[in-house]
Amino acid sequence: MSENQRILVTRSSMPPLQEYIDEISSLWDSHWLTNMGVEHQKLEASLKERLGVENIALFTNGHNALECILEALDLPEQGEVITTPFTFASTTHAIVRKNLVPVFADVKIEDFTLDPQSIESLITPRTVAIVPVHVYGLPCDVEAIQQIADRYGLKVIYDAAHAFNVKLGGRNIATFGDASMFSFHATKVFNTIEGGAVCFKDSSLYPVLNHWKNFGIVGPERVVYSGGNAKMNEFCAAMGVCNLRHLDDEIAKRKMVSERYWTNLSGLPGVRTFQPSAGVEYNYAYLPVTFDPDLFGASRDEVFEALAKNDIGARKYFYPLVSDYERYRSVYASERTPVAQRAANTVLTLPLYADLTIENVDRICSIVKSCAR
Ligand code: T4K
Repeated sequence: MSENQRILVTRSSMPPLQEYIDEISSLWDSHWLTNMGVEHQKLEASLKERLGVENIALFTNGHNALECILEALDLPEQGEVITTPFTFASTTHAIVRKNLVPVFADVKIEDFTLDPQSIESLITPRTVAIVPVHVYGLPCDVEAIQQIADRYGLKVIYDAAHAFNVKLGGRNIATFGDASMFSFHATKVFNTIEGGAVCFKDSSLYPVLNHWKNFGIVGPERVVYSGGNAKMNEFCAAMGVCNLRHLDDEIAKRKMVSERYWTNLSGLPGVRTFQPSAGVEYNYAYLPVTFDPDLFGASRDEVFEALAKNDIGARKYFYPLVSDYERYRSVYASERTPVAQRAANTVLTLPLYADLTIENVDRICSIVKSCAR
């Protein structure tokens, strides 16, 4: 099979080339390529409007956005942060790199987001924050999490890397907690090539975040924070400006693809798909499926191999659990989060992108079905 016929887990959406060229052409006049230029300002303003938020700051990527908000919130060093091990490396690494201590709580069986009961049982006098993940774009139990945070005086910083444009009860997901980080990586529903953002409640954090992402520079002769460089450049911002115009179409196409998968795979013993619950306006970010080998007759790994043999690149997002990484496994026992452990061992994310054809979805599903014994 040629490279073009290979189906990978996702494929970046791009605007028409001419639209992008038109968007960046003024940069050849201005020669202003980065450091919060015109496109950066334009994207920030458009996102504020789109998400209905008062405060947003753009970054080079979601990871740096998360690090900067953790920094800007001024959490006490070595404070404990309750989070999920069922996530991408970035969530935990950001916590550790900011001199905080991750404490892994278990996830809910229904949607693999943090289990509020598990969070509460891990709170100590050293706990300073909760970092839940809206994994696959499926919203966490935001109400229960906020109640816990209020009871114990904790900050809530959502890793909403997957959840751009998701709404819960008509309210944008970006408006929950103290802050939410979004990833605009090439693999996301909305991309700026590389990029990310943080939305936050406290508007006084806006200048602080801007300083943290620009070497801590506050004025021409004043440097106040030991910040890094995490500024979104003009070419990435322009990509975002263009892609935002096509977002509704992107999500509508992803919805069609996802629904085809859900129909094809429904009723198969031992196979579970994840559909958003009532009240959720979903973004169709990922297509997770779990396989119970006892009921389905084949393991997740066997399905993964069968697809790979047919040049279909499903991915095991998120296996292994972060707590099983070499970096962390001597410190955390994954047995303490059995639901997350089972999730990591049984889940496969199937290919999903706007232009994936229905014929290919059907082909992928028939390979999956052929694995059943
Ligand atoms: N928190 C969570 C929960 C996250 O999932 C992530 C990122 C972050 C935080 C951090 O956000 P960022 O700092 O990345 O903004 C990918 C992405 O790189 C990463 O953004 C994402 N999560 C993670 C779940 O997936 P890989 O290593 O699996 O990507 P890669 O290169 O294997 O690409 C996957 C597929 O995407 C390819 O098979 C084809 C397609 N693709 C990839 C690229 C790079 C494209 O179509 N175009 C492209 O340019 O990590």
